[in-house]
Amino acid sequence: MLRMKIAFVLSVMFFILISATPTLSQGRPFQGCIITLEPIQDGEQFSRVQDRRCFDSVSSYQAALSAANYKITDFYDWTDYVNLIATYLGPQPCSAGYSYGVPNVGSSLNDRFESATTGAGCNNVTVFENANYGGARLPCNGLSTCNTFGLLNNRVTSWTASP
Ligand SMILES: [Ca+2]
Ligand SMILES: [Ca+2]
Repeated sequence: MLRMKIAFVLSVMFFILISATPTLSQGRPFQGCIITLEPIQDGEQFSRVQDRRCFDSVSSYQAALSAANYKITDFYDWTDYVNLIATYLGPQPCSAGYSYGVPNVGSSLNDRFESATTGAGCNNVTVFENANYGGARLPCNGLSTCNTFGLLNNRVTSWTASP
């Protein structure tokens, strides 16, 4: 009986581990973009984009991830962190003086995101239905992850990240 309980607990832990592991590409060819942002400047609402590059292989994408920048957030095409399609980098972690915001993810990424993981202290990610932080919003406050955007799945057009 004890052995069965242990086996059950182990299988649940394994499932949690598997379901929380980001998946770069599943069931379709990889296509992901790396976008490097500036923190939002005083008196402004949006980050400026320093660089934006898209890749159609995991190896070229991973080679392009710059160690000089922090990973602000990863967005996935599907829920539960499956099929990474966008990585946003920034020169500073989120902190009292530094937050990030994208007013429009662009036509190739628009209305596609369904989950996100965050990094660099950017624990408060909010996704918005429309451009310029408009329409319905979903905060992932206080969590380092957001495994589904619920009603905003496949509707996200802008987002913000702050500590
Ligand atoms: Ca999607
Ligand atoms: Ca939208």
